[in-house]
Amino acid sequence: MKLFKKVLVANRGEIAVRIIRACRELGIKTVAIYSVIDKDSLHTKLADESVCVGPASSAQSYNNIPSILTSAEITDSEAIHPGYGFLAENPHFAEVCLTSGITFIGPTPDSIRLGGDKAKARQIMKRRGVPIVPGSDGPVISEEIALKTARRIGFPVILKASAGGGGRGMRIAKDEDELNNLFFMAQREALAAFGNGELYTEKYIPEMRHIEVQIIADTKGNIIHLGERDCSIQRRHQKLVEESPSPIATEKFRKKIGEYAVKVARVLKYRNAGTVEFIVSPDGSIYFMEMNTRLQVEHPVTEYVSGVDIVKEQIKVAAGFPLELKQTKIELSGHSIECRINAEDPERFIPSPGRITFLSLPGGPGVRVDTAAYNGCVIPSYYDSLIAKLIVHGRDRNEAIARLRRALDEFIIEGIKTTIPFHKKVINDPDFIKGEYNTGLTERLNGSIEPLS
Ligand code: MV4
Repeated sequence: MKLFKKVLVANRGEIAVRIIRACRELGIKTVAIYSVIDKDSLHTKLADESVCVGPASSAQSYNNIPSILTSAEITDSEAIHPGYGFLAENPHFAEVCLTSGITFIGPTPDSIRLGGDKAKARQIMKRRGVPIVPGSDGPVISEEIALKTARRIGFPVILKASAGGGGRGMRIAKDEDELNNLFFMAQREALAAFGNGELYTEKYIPEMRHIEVQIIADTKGNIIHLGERDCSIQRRHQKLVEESPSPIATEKFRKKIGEYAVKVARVLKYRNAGTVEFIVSPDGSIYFMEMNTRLQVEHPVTEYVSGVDIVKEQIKVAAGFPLELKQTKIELSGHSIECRINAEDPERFIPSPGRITFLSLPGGPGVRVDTAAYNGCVIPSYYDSLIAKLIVHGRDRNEAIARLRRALDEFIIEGIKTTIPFHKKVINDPDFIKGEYNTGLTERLNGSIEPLS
């Protein structure tokens, strides 16, 4: 078996840079793709070769399948790494890579499809004995069925889009009247957002924690997990802060949630790096929520506590190598926290693109910054506003928080607004410091109740 000689990185920004770094360490040549306005972006400069795939708009560049496949062919790339977002969870793209003889560094098209069908995934997991939040058995095809389900499980209930994930199009109904009104609204929204109006319902769990487990699976059926991440600090369903371990996790909890995650991956015949998301209720009950079939933004906190380079492992299993890592040999140590730094106004989270006129990154012990930003670079308005991830590690949570506070103070970004001031508020919040937070923290800090969606 041989590793790829050349990989095309079908992404931009910090994750493209992260993937190029992993390839370099593995001795793999890289091809960057870029849109016209990304000619001077860091990923374009760092790769061994680069190909312009289209104009600024993502539809015509980073989501332009024919252009990307042609780029892979003319550069003799053996594999494509999709990163996250863009084409990472597009089963059609994974399929055409396969038929073009190019390895898609990710799961099979079928796994992606199943990961994208939240109602079906829930139904499958229920049958296989993985706990799910009480709710509908598969999709709710009509308002009557939604009402019947809600009467059975009790209000409040939450309506979610089968094709959703990330929370878009979710609606909470506290009684029958609300459910009547919200059903059609949610259906219409889901149809507009995902081209699929299918919904399912769950019992609404107030003050839940969003806890997810990183897994890696090879093509031989070996599956390991690398512990959990707590992602309960979100705003409009965008994660803002992630940490590992979760402040509420005991050894026993980790073993249990880890076993559930591995089981989910086994049931789906999953291969590649992936994440299984769970809802954890205030009483500590664990429920399967959904599976993300991609490398995630927050993977570095797991890398810090596990010492495993997830991107390198992902590339190796995609090339057909068996996992060398064994579950019993995985040792998780210390504590890691990530802050997502977005080019956004820190109060209202409105995008703030433009030129970075001065940039100085934090460093020192236990500090990692994943970014494609450099002094004088321009943050375009066309793409995601994530411009840097600040990740820290400490022997324990207190040391991690102290390092985070120091690193946030060292971080200088001039010319655009960023969410750094928001993060300074989070890490000085008494409940965050105690580890006693849930999905309500952001609303409290920014003084307003966010409408769902
Ligand atoms: C929920 C929930 C309460 N009960 N599911 C799922 C996707 C995520 N982005 C939001 N999700 C939620 N699912 C049940 N059954 C509450 C939320 C939720 C939430 C979750 C994590 C972080 C912030 C949140 C804000 C509002 C709602």
